[in-house]
Amino acid sequence: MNPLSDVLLHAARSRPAAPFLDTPAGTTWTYADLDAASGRLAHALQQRGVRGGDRVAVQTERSADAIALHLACVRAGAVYLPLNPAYVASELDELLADAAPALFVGPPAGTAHEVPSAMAQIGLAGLVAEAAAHPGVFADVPRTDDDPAAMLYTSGTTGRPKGAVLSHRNLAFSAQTLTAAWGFTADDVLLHTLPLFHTHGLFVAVHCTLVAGSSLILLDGFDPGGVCAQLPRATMFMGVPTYYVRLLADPAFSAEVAAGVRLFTSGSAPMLVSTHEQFRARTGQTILERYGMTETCMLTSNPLDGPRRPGTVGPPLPGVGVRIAGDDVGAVEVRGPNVFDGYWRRPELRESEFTADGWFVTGDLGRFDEHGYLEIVGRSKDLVISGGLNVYPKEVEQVLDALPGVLESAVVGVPHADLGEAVVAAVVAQEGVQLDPGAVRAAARERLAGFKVPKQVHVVAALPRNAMGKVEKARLRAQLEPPPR
Ligand code: MLC
Ligand code: AMP
Repeated sequence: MNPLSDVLLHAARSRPAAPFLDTPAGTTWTYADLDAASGRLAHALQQRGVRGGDRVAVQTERSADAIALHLACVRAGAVYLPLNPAYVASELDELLADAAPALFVGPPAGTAHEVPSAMAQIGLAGLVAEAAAHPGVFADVPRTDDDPAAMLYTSGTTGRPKGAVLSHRNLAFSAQTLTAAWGFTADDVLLHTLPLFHTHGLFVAVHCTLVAGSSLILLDGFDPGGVCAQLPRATMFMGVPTYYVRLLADPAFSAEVAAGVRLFTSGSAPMLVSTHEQFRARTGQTILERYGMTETCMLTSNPLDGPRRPGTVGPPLPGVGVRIAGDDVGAVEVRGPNVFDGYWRRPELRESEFTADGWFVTGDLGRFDEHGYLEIVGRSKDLVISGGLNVYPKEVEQVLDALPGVLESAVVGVPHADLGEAVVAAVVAQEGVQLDPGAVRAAARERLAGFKVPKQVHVVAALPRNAMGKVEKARLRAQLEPPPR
């Protein structure tokens, strides 16, 4: 038994000739192709020494092979660790040092990261070439429900990355629950434009497709023109709110283009009620908003049938426990088969991030409305969500504080029409130093992936502090103008 593989490849084995994926560039895979490609890659991983429980770090381009490699890792009993290709070398080094993978697959074509020479490494194309020598049939390495299947890094409020370890149970349960909740069938066609290295694009979009035996149209990434061109072939679309804001800004996005889509979903960041309304006015359809986290997979969802309420993320999914600490608004705490068990090599965080009775503290603040739908009203964690990507201010502040001439800094998120929130920094110069905001941004860009770099840097005389000396971020946020779009 390999619980996640059994769930993800079940439909493939019952309908091997069914279409799995196509791309505008002409790649076409059936489910039999996926099964065989993942089997060959699983052999190749083993030949490279990967054993049950080993981490396999993967930083690749988007492709059918990348999805097959994810399945291959699961089938070989390894822990799949996808990494954002946008990471700069120092970010990548830190994560690889922490994860200690048995193999690094990457970097993607066109990037020139050096990985530590002691680390076993091969590009995806090289691994696929090695795999060609192996049979497509592979006997999955047995795993239990509790064994880790994947690990995703989140940065956290200390600025130090932490690997959320997801078990076979977490991912299998979540995929099956969502597939049922959203009524996925073998006839569905999902237009896929989300990154493949996050929960949303991989564990929601790809896993649901696999469980149902639906098919994917895999685009190179999100752009409104590409979406409008392909949407008439699709029945499902998933996005972060920024995708919908950008689609609505494109006059080509019309009710006709959207007419064949039975379900649009949104998550990873709050969607403004006005975006919901504009979408409904433009297409006649109502976006289904749901809520989840890397550590917990999906938690709540507006219903497929029944009222979808803008400004809420719906009731808890079946089998998922969601409670509010407090009488009305309070900390959102969760538990269930979808909730991870802890961070990689950080047992101390079990104490701080779980309650004494075992519920995970999400860091979100919420309340249940009179219909039992959850409203996310804020966050207790210091986190900015920009275009659906998490940026922890502490990590950016540490980089800014280390720059020559910077005395101190504070980073906040400010409302942004396109990204939802934009990362903005206030920096205080050391005495006698003239800081140039452009130069500060450029220096930060060398040390941080682009999405974390402040869209604006304000040089200020001092940071607002309370009587205890703590920087008052709410006051600072109010002082900093939203950047232009
Ligand atoms: C890219 N850039 C961003 C950015 N994305 N800046 C701020 N916020 C972002 N989200 C920067 C790049 O570094 C680059 O700067 C410049 O913008 C242009 O890059 P690009 O690649 O052309 O950007 P674009 O294609 O416009 O990307 C924007 C986006 C993308 C919104 C399409 O970020 C995206 O696909 N977001 C989705 C993220 C996602 O899947 N989240 C799910 C997490 S899972 P420079 O300096 O490099 O030139 C999760 C759990 C859950 O949260 O519940 O789902
Ligand atoms: P991540 O750590 O990238 O998985 O991000 C998880 C966080 O995204 C959650 O803790 C929430 O703060 C936020 N989030 C996800 N979906 C929603 C949503 N629909 N509405 C509001 N916030 C969301």
